[in-house]
Amino acid sequence: LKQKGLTIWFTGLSASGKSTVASALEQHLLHRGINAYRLDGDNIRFGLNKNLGFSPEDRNENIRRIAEVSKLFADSATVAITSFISPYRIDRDSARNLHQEAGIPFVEVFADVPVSVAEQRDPKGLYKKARAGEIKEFTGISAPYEAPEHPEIHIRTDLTPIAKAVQQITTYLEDNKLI
Ligand code: GGZ
Repeated sequence: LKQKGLTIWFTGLSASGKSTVASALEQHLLHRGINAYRLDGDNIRFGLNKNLGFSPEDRNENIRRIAEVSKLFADSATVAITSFISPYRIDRDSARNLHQEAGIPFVEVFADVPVSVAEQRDPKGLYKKARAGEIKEFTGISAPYEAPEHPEIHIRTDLTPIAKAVQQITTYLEDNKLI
């Protein structure tokens, strides 16, 4: 088998555009004949992790399980692409260490937008609800987001067209012989 697996770990606020870029990246890789699979809220938080909420403990467990699953996908020679807020640095670092110990590459992608931009987008009205106190512990409003200090890839998603963002990631992967 020619293909090697790895995990591409997106992190960023709700409405940061991480899932949009992650989807476009998945499509791009599939078109190139590279097996890729995306893990996101739709296939994880409604299934494997449906017993978890948004307390710091539950987010920690959410990210721990996602890291384990993405490691298994990557170990099966797939490009695992995860798209979760993953707001705590310690949880992202644990995910990275889990991969490192297994010798599986881990690429952290920071989908960076100011909270003000994410709040203006507010595609699901969640920021509005958070401001009104109807959603507690909402990331960026009433719960922390710890920005990565040394992500492999840093994208200002509000200033970068989607195709450019995909290109930035694939160039990194090619330069590092990961694809
Ligand atoms: C943050 C929340 C919350 C709270 C519900 N805080 O824009 P969305 O809707 O589709 O993405 C958000 C998603 C975050 O789930 P994650 O599994 O990515 O979070 S974490 O990595 O922190 O475990 C948002 C919705 O769930 N959502 N309540 N309180 N986002």
